[in-house]
Amino acid sequence: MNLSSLKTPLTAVAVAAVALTLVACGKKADDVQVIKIGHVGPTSGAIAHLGKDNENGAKMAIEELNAAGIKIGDKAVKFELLAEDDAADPKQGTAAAQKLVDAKVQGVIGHLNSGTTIPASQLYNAAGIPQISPSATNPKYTRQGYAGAFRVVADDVHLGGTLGKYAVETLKGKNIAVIDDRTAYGQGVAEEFEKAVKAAGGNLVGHEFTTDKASDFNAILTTLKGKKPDVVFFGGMDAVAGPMLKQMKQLGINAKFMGGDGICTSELAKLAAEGMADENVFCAEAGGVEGEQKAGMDKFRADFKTKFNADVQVYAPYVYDAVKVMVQAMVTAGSSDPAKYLPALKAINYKGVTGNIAFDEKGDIKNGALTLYTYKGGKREQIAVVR
Ligand code: ABU
Repeated sequence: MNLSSLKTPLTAVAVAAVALTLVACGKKADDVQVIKIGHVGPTSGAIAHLGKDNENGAKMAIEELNAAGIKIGDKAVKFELLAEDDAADPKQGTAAAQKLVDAKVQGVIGHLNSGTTIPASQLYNAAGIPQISPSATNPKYTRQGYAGAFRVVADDVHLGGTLGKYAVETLKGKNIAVIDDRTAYGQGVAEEFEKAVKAAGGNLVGHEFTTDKASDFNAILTTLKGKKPDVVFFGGMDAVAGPMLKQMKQLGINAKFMGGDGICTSELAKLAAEGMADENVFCAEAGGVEGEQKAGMDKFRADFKTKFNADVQVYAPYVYDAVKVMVQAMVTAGSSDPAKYLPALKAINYKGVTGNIAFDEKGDIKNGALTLYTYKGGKREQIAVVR
């Protein structure tokens, strides 16, 4: 059975039509094997809106899978989502990971942040639990030699590299400034951005630092203002970028503002409010679809909005696909035992709403895409999908 065919919305009738090996109806409760899948993201704190977006992507996938009455081997199964909050904090991230290890989950989707995903991955690896991050982009995550670490998005080398080249060659930045929040993600993507700016012959005029908790940027912005930047790149998340944009406007800094996937959210326009001018902010999501695949993504976004009364922020569709990919591997292997389904996960070739998912030898997505966006009228507007 190929789970790619199970698209939202799933009615019981549609499921029955496609799922020939399914149908758990009539089974006694004790005939049904419960498979625990963990999800971790920051559902509290400054980027709770992103953590909830991810968690909702997981819920949507699990509900569909349960409605389909999947069988693994010859057993009817029910998926149980164990959702944990790590508040984007590395210590809480490892505590959440330990909780899932102790609960003997058969797989984990998460975490959202690189700064939590990387330390948590050590625990999952030691416990032999496969992990798919839907959004952590720091390259280190899949370069630790862990057999069970996967990600379904492009990494910061790709993100920072593409944005750095874009700043010089397309935005024609002459004086490019950088700020990063010193997290595993913010620092890493800013370094990759700088490398690409230099490689494209661009001029870097300054690099300032903040944190992922800061809300007052007057000192660093005043320092950068003196260097007359025409492009400011920020390595960090939307909760910090929004107030930073407001303060740039108050200080009269008219530079274009760029960032990676951490700022590339639906929420950024609200957080920046009057600090965001049309076509002045540029960012990239670490994935993307084009051509005939767009219809599936558009339908996912519409179904998500109907179900949760909220727009997709960034990574809910990637979480949704990550859950389906993990379960597809279990179905293919005929087992939810991590050691037994891991080879099938490594060899997966899955057509999801975010595009085709297959992994390279490190666990990174093969042929990962990026989508460049700007904002117009308070809404993200796609510029291009690049590979
Ligand atoms: N990739 C941006 C947000 C998550 C992270 O890598 O920290």
